[in-house]
Parts: sequence; structure tokens; C-alpha cells
Amino acid sequence: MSEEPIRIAVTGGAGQIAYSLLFRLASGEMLGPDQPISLHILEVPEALHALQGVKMELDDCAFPLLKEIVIGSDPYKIFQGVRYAILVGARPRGPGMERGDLLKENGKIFIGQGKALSEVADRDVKVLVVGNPCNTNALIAMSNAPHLSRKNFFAMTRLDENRAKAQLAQKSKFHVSEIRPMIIWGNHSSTQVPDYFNAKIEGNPVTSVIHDEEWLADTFITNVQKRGAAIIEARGKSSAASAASAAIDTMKSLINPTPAGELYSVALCSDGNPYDIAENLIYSFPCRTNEKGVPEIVKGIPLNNFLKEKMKASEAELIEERELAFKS
Ligand code: NAX
Repeated sequence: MSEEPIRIAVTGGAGQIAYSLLFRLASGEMLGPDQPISLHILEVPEALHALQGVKMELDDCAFPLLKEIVIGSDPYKIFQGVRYAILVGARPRGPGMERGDLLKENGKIFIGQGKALSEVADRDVKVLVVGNPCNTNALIAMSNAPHLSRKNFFAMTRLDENRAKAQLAQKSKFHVSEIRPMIIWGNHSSTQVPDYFNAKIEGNPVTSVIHDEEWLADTFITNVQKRGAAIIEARGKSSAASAASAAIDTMKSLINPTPAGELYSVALCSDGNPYDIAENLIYSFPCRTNEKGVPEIVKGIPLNNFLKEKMKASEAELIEERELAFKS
């Protein structure tokens, strides 16, 4: 651990996910209890006043590890020297907005942030995109960051993984920590593929513990895909604390070597993947982080026709998003 604070950037700092995420980062949850950090928080100019209030609260927590808080709306200043960037801020879908419009509006944000990261961030910066549509936003940022490795851009599907684990735990009456691995393939959208065929409960195939195949193929997958909408319906607001928690889980997985026999889901650049998914997409795969701290796609996961078909549908959606986003 270095004594120098490590710089972590968070965008969308005045939003609801950041209101949970920033405090957990500042308490040391991502980099551990011995590593000082500095928070570099980006917002749009209209939300800077609200962000000032969040900064005041961070100050008032008197976190021992938090050495500095920098706020602002210029990505070239905020991303200066950052080792980790969690890109949460995004434009929400407005009334009457088509998916293509949403992709274009977000495209502008992630073109600018990709360029800024490429110019001023640490050369090894790991970038996790949370703001939706997160896979394609990450692709846009990656495509606009010529000085950074394409391998360092990720989009978050860990909330889907965690949601899937919670569903299987409730159905099987095992604790959630016994549900592993749990792979999410594809896009963070309703075409995502929660893979119960390769999931295990206490080391046994899910299908040998939960015998209700109809529930698995239908209710389980739909519950995971539509969990976000169910939270909005119940809470009146979209998931925030669980999204922040999943962002921290993801960063920890991306940084620390993965324990033997484990894996995690994250969307990353599909170039050279072993699952016949088109290149130049940000697609969710099972991953492990090696001893050098480099995340890699896990090879050799068996795929049946059900999975292959659904994975192709998610790939098709990502190709369509890419076409809409990159259409000039
Ligand atoms: P909020 O609307 O509460 O906050 C978003 C914040 O981003 C706002 O304060 C806004 O001013 C800011 N912002 C917009 N453009 C910006 C820019 N160019 N630079 C910096 N800041 C900018 O949304 P919140 O609930 O926090 O959700 C944030 C994003 O996460 C949304 O796009 C949402 O869809 C996405 N999610 C992604 C999830 C995932 O699993 N990948 C799950 C949770 C969440 O739905």
C-alpha cells in the first residue's frame, strides 16, 4: 500500500448512487483500511451546488483515510492522475426520447470523458462505467481513449450477478454466500443472460438443488432482468445503495487476485474472447483477476443451446446499440 493517497474519480457525484458510493469509498471499503485516498468528483455545472453539500457531509464524517476532495465540472481537471474512475453520471431517458437519442446524448458525455481520461489520468487507470446504457457508454469511452489500454474499460453487471444470487438464495433457502459462481453474460439490459446452468449452490449444480426447471428458465431469469423496475415500483426511486455496493464489489474484484476456484461477472472488451462473441463490444463475461492484477476472461465454460441463443440475442442488441451510438 502506498502512503501517497490514491486518486479515485467518481462522476455524477450529486446523484443518488454517488450518495452511497462516495461514503463507502471514503471509509476505505474499496482499497482497504491502510490506503489513504483522494476523491475527485465530477458533476455538471448545474449540480455543483448540491455536490458542495455532499462534500460538506464527507468532510463532516472525518474519515481518517480521506486526504483530499476535489470537485468540479471539467473532466480534464478532475481526472488528473486518477488510478480508478467510476463513471456513474449519465443522462437519463427523458419523455419521448428514443433509445437512439439516449445513446447519442450519452455518447457526447462518454466521448468527452474518454478523451479526458486518455489525456490526464494515470496510464493504468481502470475505468468502470455504471451510467446507462453502461456497456455502450464504456465502448464509447474506450474508443475515445487512444492512450489507454482497451483492457482497462469495464461496465457493471455485478448488480445483476448479486441480484441473481439473492433470488437463488431465497428460492433454495441457502445463504447467498453459498451461491457461486453466478455468471451474467451480455448486456446490462433486459437481454442479459443470468446463467443458472453453470451456477452452483454449496458446490452443487443449481439444477440439482432447485428442481423447478420452469421457475429457473422463466421466473428466475425474468426476476433478475426486471429487478430494477421492481425496485422503482416499490421505492419510488431506482436502485442506488445496491448499485453502489455492486460498484465497490466490482472494483475490488478488478484489483485483487481472484481466489482459486472463484470468478465474477463484468462487462469488458470482447476482442479475442473464446465464446464466439463479436469483437469491439463491451460484453459481460465470467472473469478472474490474475496475480498481476489483470482481469481475464475465464475460458471453457460449457454452453448449451439455450445459453448460446440468449447470448447471441444480447450480442445483437449490443451491435445495434453500437450502430446507433456511432452513427454520425
Ligand atoms: P441520478 O440521476 O440520481 O444521478 C446522476 C447524476 O449524474 C446527476 O447528479 C447528474 O447531474 C450527473 N451527471 C449527468 N451528466 C453528467 C456528466 N456529463 N458529468 C458528470 N455528472 C453528470 O442517477 P443515479 O440513480 O445515481 O444513477 C446513475 C446512473 O446509473 C444512471 O444512468 C442509471 O441508469 C445507472 N444505473 C446503472 C446500474 C448498473 O447496474 N449498471 C444500476 C443502477 C443504475 O440504474
